[in-house]
Amino acid sequence: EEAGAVPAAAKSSWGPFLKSIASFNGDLASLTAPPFILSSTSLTEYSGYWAEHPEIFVAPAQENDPQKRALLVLKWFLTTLKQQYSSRSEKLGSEKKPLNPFLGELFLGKWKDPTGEIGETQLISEQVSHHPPVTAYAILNEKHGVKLEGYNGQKASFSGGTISVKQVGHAKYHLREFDEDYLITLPSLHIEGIVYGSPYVELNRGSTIHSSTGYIAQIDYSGKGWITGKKNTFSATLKKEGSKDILYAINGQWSDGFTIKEGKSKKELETYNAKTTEITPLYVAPIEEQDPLESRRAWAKVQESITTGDLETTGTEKSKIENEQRELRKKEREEGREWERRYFTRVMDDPVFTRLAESPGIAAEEGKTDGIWVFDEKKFSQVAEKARAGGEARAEEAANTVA
Ligand code: HCR
Repeated sequence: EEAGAVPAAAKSSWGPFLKSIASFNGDLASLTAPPFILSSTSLTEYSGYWAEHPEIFVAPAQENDPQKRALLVLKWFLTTLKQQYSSRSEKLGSEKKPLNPFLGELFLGKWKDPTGEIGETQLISEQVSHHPPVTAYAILNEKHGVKLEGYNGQKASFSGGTISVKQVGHAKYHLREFDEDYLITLPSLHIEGIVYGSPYVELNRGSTIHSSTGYIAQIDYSGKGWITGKKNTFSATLKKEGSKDILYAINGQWSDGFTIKEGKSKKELETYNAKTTEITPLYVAPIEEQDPLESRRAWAKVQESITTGDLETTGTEKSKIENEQRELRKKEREEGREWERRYFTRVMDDPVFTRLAESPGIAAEEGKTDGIWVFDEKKFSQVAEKARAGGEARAEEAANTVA
């Protein structure tokens, strides 16, 4: 078949690459892809996709009716899909292979709010496992008491020209004011267009959102939309647990827009336009102010060389990071300790998860990841405390110098 989207200079590398994926072991990170398909963004950055519309992220916190709140959580989830699954294809022309984060890599940032109504929303993303790759994240909005936490890894397989990716992990959305939790499962996906050299993501089957107030959202995805003929089609319903009545039905294309209707009356309540709803860019500190483990600081040279197409530097700089990591792991083994995750802890039992994951199919899958990664508030406040103390010491030092 003709690999139409492969640049002329890379044509000779595409065939061997296709052969290599045909026999790959399921770990996407181990794939060596030709340079033109490499992205300079690390997977740790992808956690930010959950809150690029901070106003929609915090909207449920301002709704007093539990049923409407559950609808707003579902709406928020649906509005994240475009960023999660099609933003790279839109920006870069195709899906690309992200940088494989090293253990302990951090991606930190915030969505600022000049209006004061939304408040600041903070992103903490950390690579908690390297083999297999697992990224954990927390997104916090203190003003509205909204917290999202979750983690994900992938299990992949190749057959018939497509890579099928099963996402392992889940997300939990918490509302402080109502002490309410939502358990969000992640859709499986497959990567189409590989043989042509222009991969893109399609979502498979379905995913769910279970709330502690007894609402269940079911979202069904259909790739090229076998009913409507349109790409990225989905159909979602919100029901009360144990009831067949559809409270709300949402239909549309997650990359374009959707319509929310009341279940019984079929009355149209809202239409959402994914194309015109603007995203709020994440603020990330300038590289010189970042921690050495922060993604853009650690990968700076690799990222620059990918952008300029300097393959040799990409190779040497990547190897530097990999060798450093190997040394660290060796030292840890010798000293009989494990790398200390800065913000997350692995637990065997998470009560919120256990309570909400009672529906068949969820808990069994999670078992395979060997525990569940949770955001560790204690670690988080210790880091914040240290930063404050450091800041104060620096200020004092500066004051002394002036004196
Ligand atoms: C599969 C994928 C890496 C994982 C990406 C995940 C699942 C990560 C978590 C985000 O919340 C959601 C998400 C979205 C991405 O669609 C998904 C990536 C798509 C492609 C990438 C592969 C590793 C790319 C391989 C490309 C090769 C074959 C050319």
